[in-house]
Amino acid sequence: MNSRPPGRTGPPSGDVPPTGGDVAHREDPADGHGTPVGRRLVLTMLGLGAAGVVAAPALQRGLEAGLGAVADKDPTGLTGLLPNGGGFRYYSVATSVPRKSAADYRLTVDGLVDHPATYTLDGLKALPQTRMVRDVQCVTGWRVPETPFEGVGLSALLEAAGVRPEGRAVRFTCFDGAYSESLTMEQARRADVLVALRMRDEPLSHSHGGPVRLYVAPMYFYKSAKWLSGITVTDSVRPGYWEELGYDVDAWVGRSNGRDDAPTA
Ligand SMILES: Nc1nc2c(c(=O)[nH]1)N[C@H]1C(S)=C(S)[C@@H](COP(=O)(O)O)O[C@H]1N2
Ligand SMILES: [Mo]
Repeated sequence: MNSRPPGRTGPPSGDVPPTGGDVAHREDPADGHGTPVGRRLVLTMLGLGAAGVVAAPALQRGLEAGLGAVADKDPTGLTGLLPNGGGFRYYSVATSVPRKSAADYRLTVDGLVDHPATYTLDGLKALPQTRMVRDVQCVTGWRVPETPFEGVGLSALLEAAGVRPEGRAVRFTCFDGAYSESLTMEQARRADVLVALRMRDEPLSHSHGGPVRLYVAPMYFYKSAKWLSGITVTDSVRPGYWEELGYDVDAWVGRSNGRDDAPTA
């Protein structure tokens, strides 16, 4: 399913069609425009190719109805251009992601809080919901206009948990067992940061991180951790998966990662 062999770090070659070269189901900093040189060096030194970075599981396990059948036969990722794809690319750094139903999904809130909590999907649905419509911007260049997201304000969950004075950051973990993200407490309390249950006015699909993902409207889409399972209040920022590999921790769209995209919020 990889469009190139593991271990390669150079730009895509002929195995990726020109029109789809940036549509492949991967997050590859070497392909990003304006990618800081430092990040390329880090990735090269780590010997990272497409190996751990390709979203093969999204393809293997099927995308949404209608898209899945085609996507299974399209390792180039050109399905990202189909109407059903809505311009989105599907990413996962994990090779396999379990599916969680409403019955077995859980979100834990813990760390430096007075009232640790575990939410079910129904529990989250019962809380006040916020709907926002903003552009989505990936750090590799693609942008999807005016995408509705809906869910519980992260600030409300933090409020309910009772953040202790020493809690200055939030770490997010995922039931894919691999991805993580982070925000400062100030960022996490913004009104445009959601624990999202819906995207494009539908329940979040598995490939988009369902049943629950983080949505950080003003930042590059890598901050919006899919398959969210843990919210842990920490004393300082713990860089997330991509941030350990060189992405900016403060990922404001247009003001980070050496990019000048129009802001999304
Ligand atoms: N758990 C998890 N969350 C993730 C990622 C991932 O690989 N795993 N990729 C990030 C990146 S780089 C992007 S661009 C978006 C892609 O979201 P989408 O698959 O819904 O388009 O998810 C972000 N959240
Ligand atoms: Mo991304």
